[in-house]
Amino acid sequence: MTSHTDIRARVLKAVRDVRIVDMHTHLYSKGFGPLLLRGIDELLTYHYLVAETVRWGGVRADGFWKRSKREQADLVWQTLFVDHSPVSESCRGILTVLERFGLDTASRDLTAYRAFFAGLSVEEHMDRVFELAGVESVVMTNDPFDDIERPLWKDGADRDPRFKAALRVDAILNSWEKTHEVLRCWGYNVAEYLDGKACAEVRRFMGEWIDRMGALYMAASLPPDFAFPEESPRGRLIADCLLPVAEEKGIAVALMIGVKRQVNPALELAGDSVGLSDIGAVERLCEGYPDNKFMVTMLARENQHDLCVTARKFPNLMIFGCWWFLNNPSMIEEITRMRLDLLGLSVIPQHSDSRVLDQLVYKWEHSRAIIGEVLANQYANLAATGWVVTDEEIRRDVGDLFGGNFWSFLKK
Ligand code: HDL
Ligand code: ZN
Repeated sequence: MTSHTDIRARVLKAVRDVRIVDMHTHLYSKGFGPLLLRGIDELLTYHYLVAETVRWGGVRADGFWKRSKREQADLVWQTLFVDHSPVSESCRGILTVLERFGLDTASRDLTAYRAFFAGLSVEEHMDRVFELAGVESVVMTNDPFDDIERPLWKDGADRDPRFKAALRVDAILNSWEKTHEVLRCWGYNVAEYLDGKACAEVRRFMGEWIDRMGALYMAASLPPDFAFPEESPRGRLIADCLLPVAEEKGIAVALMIGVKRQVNPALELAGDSVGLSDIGAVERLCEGYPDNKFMVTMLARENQHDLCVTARKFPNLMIFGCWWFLNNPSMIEEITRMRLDLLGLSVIPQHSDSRVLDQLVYKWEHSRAIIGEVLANQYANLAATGWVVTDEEIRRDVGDLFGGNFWSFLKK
């Protein structure tokens, strides 16, 4: 009988060794210039840490933003690492990055850390992060409505093969009352009223950008009150533009549901929160559009079980990631175990959502550790029945979870 310890060691090794496809990030390759964030000051001013710093009251949000990036980083470091122990996931993540780069976290020498990162060229930095993180490729979040990013595509941004593209369409689905004017300025014959001609023009816009980017999927975040079908611009744009174009192009649609934007605008990017969503919208999308491929993640912990059950009902639904406020040890463990119990291995357990290059190192180190333990426990339970699983089968299954299922689902 294979011992629990033996199985656990074999599974943890496979999870440690697998090279990962990170299917949702906010990272950019070198060709995107200022959009590529890297190094200790960007790590310290990640919006998760801004929220945690402002909580201590040493500075108000408006005062925080008035400071330079370096001064912001100094304040975060002092507040969350010196005045208080850095036990939150976002803080611990920075220490994991420093340690994996071989730096001495016991020194608490921020000046030395800054000197280290300043000495890394973009190319060397990127290569070392991908190696340390064990990441094979990442999918970016590409927004044609971003005034910095858009011209870079028009000029043919250099393409690092490790960076795949995804077309982000929040501006169309969630802000049509403004976005239709932008599209009109760009030469698309649209008006706020979505008649057949306007929808055709939106489809043309989506198709052109999918082709320009080589987008693997189209993505949108959606509020907790997202409903479908719905007599609204968003309902019409999804039914008559997003889904037909995705089907025609043979690409998936990624829906990230449950974000309540700007509950505290003073926190800016850190000001978004979470709300309970209606899984019925997901059911009706999957049932009504069997030829579309839906990748869905939801932000509320309370939506995780009904999302798992819904995935059991629809083969055109692939659930993914422990998103944002769920991307921490306690939630990853709970959600991953629920998913493996209910869905077996037909899930994408995690994405990193990294915004800063170095975050790949900690987000994946932390997730591998937890997902590995949950997975090991599942195999140990199999072994207890006398089931024998080979190392090759473990590697196959782990490969599916950390990239294989993503590619297979896109090719369905
Ligand atoms: O909408 C999204 O893609 C979210 O991931 C937001 O970008 C959010 O700010 C974030 O970075 N979460 O991790
Ligand atoms: Zn994201």
